[in-house]
Amino acid sequence: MAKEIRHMAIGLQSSGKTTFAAALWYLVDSKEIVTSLRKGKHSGDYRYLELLAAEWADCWRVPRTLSEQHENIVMNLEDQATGQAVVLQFVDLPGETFERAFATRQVSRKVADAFEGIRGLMLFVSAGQPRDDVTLLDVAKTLSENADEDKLVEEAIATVNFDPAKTPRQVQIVDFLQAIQAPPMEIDVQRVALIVSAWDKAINTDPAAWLHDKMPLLDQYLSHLKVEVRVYGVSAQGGDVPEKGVSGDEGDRQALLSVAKASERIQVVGNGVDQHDLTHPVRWLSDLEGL
Ligand SMILES: Nc1nc2c(ncn2[C@@H]2O[C@H](COP(=O)(O)OP(=O)(O)OP(=O)(O)O)[C@@H](O)[C@H]2O)c(=O)[nH]1
Ligand SMILES: [Mg+2]
Repeated sequence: MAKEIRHMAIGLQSSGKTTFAAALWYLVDSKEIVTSLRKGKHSGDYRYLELLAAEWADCWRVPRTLSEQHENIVMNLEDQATGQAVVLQFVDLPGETFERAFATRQVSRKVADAFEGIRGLMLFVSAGQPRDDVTLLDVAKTLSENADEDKLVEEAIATVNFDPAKTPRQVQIVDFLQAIQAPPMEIDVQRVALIVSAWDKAINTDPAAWLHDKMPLLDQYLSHLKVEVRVYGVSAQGGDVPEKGVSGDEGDRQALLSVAKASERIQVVGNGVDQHDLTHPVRWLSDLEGL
């Protein structure tokens, strides 16, 4: 048996990484419900994870990961059936790392090193974010018959400077996946678990169909990679929750607080997963199913 199997969780800004980490930690720490992986042997300092899990349990939005905040989330898990050790690491910098990598074609040595020896990727995209790939063709469809299209295009080009970070998410993600597998990083990814977060916001009932409809470029890229891919829908929060200390819309907070076991707010969809088991995709990434 391999000493430990390591996976990396990645995703652009606000793709749901920290909320997933908070809910997963709560799940394996509280043991309220049965999960396919359990908490493994821990030696590090888990105060940050405990803080996130406590905010999550109280139905507050987890804090955004700021660029100066070094969030080194490494979770040691263990397979219930075989005892195999599995490590899930969240690259220790925020989502902005990926926008920056796309714009500059560079990642820091620290980020590159963190990817070494990983077996699986957990890739986050969100069903809760608005479309970001509207084109001039889409705009033209909404214009009235006598609108001056040429003038509108000229004005748009004159007023908007190109900002690489505003490149559609699908393009940035495909580029990042391509770049980490090419020299000099040459990461040998064996499986990809695509997590569609904020699944309570999705209209589709099938996560793979969501990917096909909403992110066709990423869907095509993944289907042509020589790695196994699974798509899961995950509502780690269970609905909309407010930011702590900010008055206003409570969202679904009261309804979520009334669920007897906080772990049961979590909803996971796809690939025969047990309804609340966030560890299911991590176990599949580790090729432990059926053992
Ligand atoms: N409705 C709903 N919203 C969610 C869910 N999970 C996360 N969100 C929201 O999605 C937004 C981003 O979530 P985060 O977990 O902070 O995402 P992140 O990838 O860690 O973002 P960065 O730290 O900026 O890289 C937040 O506003 C969350 O409240 C969910 O299950 N349902
Ligand atoms: Mg975060």
